Amino acid sequence: GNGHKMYSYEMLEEIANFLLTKTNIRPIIGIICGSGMGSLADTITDAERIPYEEIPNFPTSTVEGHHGQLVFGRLGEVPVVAMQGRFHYYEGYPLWKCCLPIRVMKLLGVKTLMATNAAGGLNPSYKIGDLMIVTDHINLMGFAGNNPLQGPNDERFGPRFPPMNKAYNYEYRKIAKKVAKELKLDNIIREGIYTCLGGPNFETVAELRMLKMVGVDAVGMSTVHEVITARHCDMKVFGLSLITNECITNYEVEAEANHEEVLDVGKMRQDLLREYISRLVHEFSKV
Ligand code: 6GU
Repeated sequence: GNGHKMYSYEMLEEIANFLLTKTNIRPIIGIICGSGMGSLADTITDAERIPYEEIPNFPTSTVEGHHGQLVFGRLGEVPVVAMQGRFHYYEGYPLWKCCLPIRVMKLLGVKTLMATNAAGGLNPSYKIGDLMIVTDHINLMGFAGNNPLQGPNDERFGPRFPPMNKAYNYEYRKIAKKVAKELKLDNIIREGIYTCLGGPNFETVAELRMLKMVGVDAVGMSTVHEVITARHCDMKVFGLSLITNECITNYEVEAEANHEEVLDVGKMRQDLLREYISRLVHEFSKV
């Protein structure tokens, strides 16, 4: 393919340096707001918002439910940057371009990536509105030979062959469970395996049955490649899926998956998510 005309380290540095001239915030945690979860960034104080269109060489996002801006500011005392709107493979970007903001975050000094997403619940015990702490992922697009790290490797970001067995930070997952207990979220908090499909269509019944068989708990269209890019450059990662719909694995069901439902559940959980993420940011900044 022709998807490997990746941005050089220097070009990404240029983007990071541009952003550093626009704000005095020096973020240590980067947050990606999932579909319908953009309001997560509204609790950021001293907020400075930079639309993607105003950032030289930055992609621009097109999907409903995604504003398309970086929000610099603080959650509590902690300096953060949030992406309101991420870049999806189905928009037509190569994977490395979907993940460009992760490397920009790295160059801004971000140490920790918190990637949130809306996902379909495949595990039959999951209910709409549940929160799934991501324990691990299956890089299905990688199985098919597509990976954000393809092409020349720049050692300044990380090694050619990065390990991926500790992708989702164990300490963070422990903290996330503890905080969930404290917030009395026991009944909606889950832990499981996420996988990303390219989209934009939702899955067939046969596809979902296959994914269930291989141990997938939640299905989405993001996160996996971002996490790979973040781990490659040695950022610590936390992943959280909001279960916005039940995956339909039976031909008798009338219902169909749809994007409106995904956005509605985001709205329904927005206050809770804000509180949970703020608390996690506080706790993560201490370890
Ligand atoms: Cl059912 N599938 C995928 N791929 N992404 C989703 C989803 C389902 N529900 C929300 N996002």
